Amino acid sequence: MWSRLFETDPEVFRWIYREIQRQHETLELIASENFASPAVLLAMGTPLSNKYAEGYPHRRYYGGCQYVDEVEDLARERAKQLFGAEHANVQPHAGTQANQAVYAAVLQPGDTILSMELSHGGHLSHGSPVSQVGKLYRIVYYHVHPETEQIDFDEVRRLALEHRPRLIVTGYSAYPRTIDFQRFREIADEVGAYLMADIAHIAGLVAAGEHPSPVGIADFVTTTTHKTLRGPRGGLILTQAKYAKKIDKAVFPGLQGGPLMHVIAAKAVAFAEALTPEFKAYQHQIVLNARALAQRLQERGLRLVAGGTDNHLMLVDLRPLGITGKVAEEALERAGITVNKNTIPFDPEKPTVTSGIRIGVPAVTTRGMKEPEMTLIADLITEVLEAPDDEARIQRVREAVRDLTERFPLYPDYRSWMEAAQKT
Ligand code: DSN
Repeated sequence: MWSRLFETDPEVFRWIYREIQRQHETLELIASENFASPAVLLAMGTPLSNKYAEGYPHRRYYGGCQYVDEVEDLARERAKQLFGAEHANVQPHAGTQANQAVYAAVLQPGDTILSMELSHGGHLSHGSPVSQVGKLYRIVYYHVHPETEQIDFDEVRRLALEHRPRLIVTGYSAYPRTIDFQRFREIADEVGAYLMADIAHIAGLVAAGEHPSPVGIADFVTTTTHKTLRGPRGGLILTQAKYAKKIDKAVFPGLQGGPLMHVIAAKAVAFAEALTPEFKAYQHQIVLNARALAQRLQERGLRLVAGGTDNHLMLVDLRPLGITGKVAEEALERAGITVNKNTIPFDPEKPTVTSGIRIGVPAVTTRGMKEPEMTLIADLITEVLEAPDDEARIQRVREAVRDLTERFPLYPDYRSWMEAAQKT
């Protein structure tokens, strides 16, 4: 597909091919990553990238937008159909911009946001002091309960009554259990707050009915399009018709200039894919795979935060093994298994070290792996974590990973791409 690019810039494309090779030969278990389809990738590599289209379909600030208008209309309509939403804005460049647009639409600087603390599963854009969000707004954090390690709704309600936030944020980056959006709605209504659900991680599960949907419950639903949803890297906002104008103005001209029309085309392609029965089956398999992986890790003696998983990810507490997330991430990477170190609730370590790792199955499920492979992967992970300094063992696991990835090719054309790359 990309072999002609070698002729124009072999230096850059050498590294692109190395990255494709890395993705093919390793087990991708970063919970927020996935492999977009060739159709999604192709749409991103089109001359739509050339077009300026500030504004919205049929109301642009540039001429020549008649065809990109159609593309954006398709993306918006498909997103609305997929999630059952009244309005969709497909222009946010990423999830953080989608969240910032919601804040800009309904908050004034200094207003209070009630959100989950980052180290308990939240996201930087939910109010971390190192993000602009934390600098612009007053942030109050809720947490998971120390015993159940699940959302502490008593604390959420107590903090909401005490601080009277203008906006409550739900939806997380590292939370393995089902979210009760209705419970959040009740608390938001009690204090007159807006409710925003950031479903970046679980959007594919929500679209396929594998996780309850916040659409129609939360005032604003934000997501990225590249995680479980398996589209191009980007953002999306869903809302009711009554907030459509406010949200659209907050995205453009409030936060962004020209939309990335090639990415919006790829979003449209991905939304159509997500409307198929195959995608629904894929999301169901994600849940089965996560459950199988979690069960085997627990059988092998590992402790999972919140006792397991209901979705696509799990958090391993490494403290009983006496190693940190940093050590675990590095050892697993040497074995060809990619995860990320992650804080666990009440983590005594710094975010650059951590006491946990986050493991997600969307990407390996895209490759076609099922429960038997999950059991094998859990065994391989455990072997590395039990002896992260044993290089001979790590190399044995590396070989097993290579065998497994060879059996589940990442892209059908992978071999011919690699042959083309060898010629450079
Ligand atoms: N929150 C990051 C993740 O889940 O990996 C992405 O922003």
